[in-house]
Amino acid sequence: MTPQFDNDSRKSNHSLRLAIAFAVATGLGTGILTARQVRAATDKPAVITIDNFTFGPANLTVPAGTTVTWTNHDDIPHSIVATDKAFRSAALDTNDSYTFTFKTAGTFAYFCGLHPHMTGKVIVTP
Ligand SMILES: [Cu+2]
Repeated sequence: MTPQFDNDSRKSNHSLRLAIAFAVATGLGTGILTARQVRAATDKPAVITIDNFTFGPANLTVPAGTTVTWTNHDDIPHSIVATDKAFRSAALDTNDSYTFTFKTAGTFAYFCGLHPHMTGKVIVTP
């Protein structure tokens, strides 16, 4: 007959192993998936491309909680500055990205801090 002590010990060891396996699996998954793959998996691409002095799309509509990624494909730096100062990127060199998570609904106008005539809007729905 197995003493109760051994049963308890085995059970908690098993739980611990599961917890470690889970942590390793989720950690690995996060590390392996690129941002592009994550967006594809959620089927809600929230990407704004900067090209030829233009934000594309200029108006992007997303549900609240969405993380929007701007990527500069121009060969000169650009930045993203919210008109209401809610967010502001550093100057993005070619192929650099900036992300911001829109937690609340509303219309968020922004412009390029280096070329203020470049403007765009993120419309966040509840
Ligand atoms: Cu610019």
